[in-house]
Amino acid sequence: MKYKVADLALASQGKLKVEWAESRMPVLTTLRERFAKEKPLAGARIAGCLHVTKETAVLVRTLRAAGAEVSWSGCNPLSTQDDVAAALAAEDTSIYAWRGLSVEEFYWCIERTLDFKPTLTLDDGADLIFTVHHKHPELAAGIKGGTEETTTGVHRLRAMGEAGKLLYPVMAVNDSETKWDFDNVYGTGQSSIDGILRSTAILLAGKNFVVAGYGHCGRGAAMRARGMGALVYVTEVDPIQALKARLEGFQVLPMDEAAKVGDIFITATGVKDVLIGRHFASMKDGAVVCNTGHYDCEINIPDLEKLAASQREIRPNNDEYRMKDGRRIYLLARGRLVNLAAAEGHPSEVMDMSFANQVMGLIRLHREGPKLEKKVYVLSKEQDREIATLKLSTLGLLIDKLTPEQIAYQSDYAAGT
Ligand code: RBV
Repeated sequence: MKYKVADLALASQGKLKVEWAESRMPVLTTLRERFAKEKPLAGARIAGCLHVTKETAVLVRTLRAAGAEVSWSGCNPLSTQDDVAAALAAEDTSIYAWRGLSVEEFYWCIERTLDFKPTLTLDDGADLIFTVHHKHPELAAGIKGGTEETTTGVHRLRAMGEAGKLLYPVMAVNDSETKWDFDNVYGTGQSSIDGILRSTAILLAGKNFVVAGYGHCGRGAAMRARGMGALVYVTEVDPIQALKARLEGFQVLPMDEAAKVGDIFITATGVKDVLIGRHFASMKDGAVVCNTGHYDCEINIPDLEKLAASQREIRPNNDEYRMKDGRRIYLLARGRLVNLAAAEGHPSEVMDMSFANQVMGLIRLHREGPKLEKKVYVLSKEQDREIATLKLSTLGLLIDKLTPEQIAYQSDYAAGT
């Protein structure tokens, strides 16, 4: 069998979801029309490991239309949308994904996508490419390259590349401007608030909202929480990021202080142990904690469990921990990406550009992979501009053009006051 999903009967519901996403993803569908004729991925076998969402389904359809054979798994145990997985299986895509995977099942799914000996890998968080490197290095000789969707994955793959441990070249899709300046900021901002609201339904206005980490994702969450009337506090380890947050008008303070005042906490750092025992010990009754970073280690859940006298699920994706002193702390989505586990992930409009970068990155690797060095590459500036230009045109927006005189002026080192 080419697939394992929760329930194939959900396919018709999933198809509608995908159709809705598709209607909001004009860049990807424009590329699909072009590539359905040109077939730039003919002969490619792509193993993908990325959240199974309605947007991802549009990406999968695009890769297949461009001539690739595809086999897919999710990249997080709680983010698969079962109806979308069913819809993909029903259109004869090889897919192994369902919501609520155990860790063993998670890796079992990844292993199945390697059965057809891929020529390209696509990651979000690097679990697939790590599986190739650590468990199936023999497959690497047949793999021309891989792409990586997210910041955490890119950091790790860069470290691997610098240590000379990469077995094939990688494209850091995350680092395209049309990815991280949109997906990471506006996508994470909106979808994280969406996840918090779906799992709590609380009022944000007037709440103390603590954002740990002021990178692209933290900035998005801080901006949107402020827009809903929350008072936003930022914790940082980087002095430049901390200054940016302060001059944006947010309060900056260490987590030991923030822990005492926060009503809602969101971690967006990419490192572990951001919220630990001593923070839980000083939080207010009713504090809500969640994470929007890639892995579930930013909030130290074993520490929370140690302090708790009892635990129960009070709403979907919302677990109440009652402390021995009677205080209650609410953990959303078990500390996994709140935007994907408790909501639907980023809106289609931003994934449109992220996934256009994925497609272009894979085409480049399919063509040139064997000639590239075994290190992490970024997509070209021209590629980025092409995607932005396409997006603008689908939005019906026009921009100005520099005149030849203006271009000459920009580089005229004799000009002055
Ligand atoms: N992400 N995908 C979705 N709707 O398919 N939403 C978020 C979606 C990706 C996003 O690009 C980010 O880099 C990554 O998930 C974090 O795992």
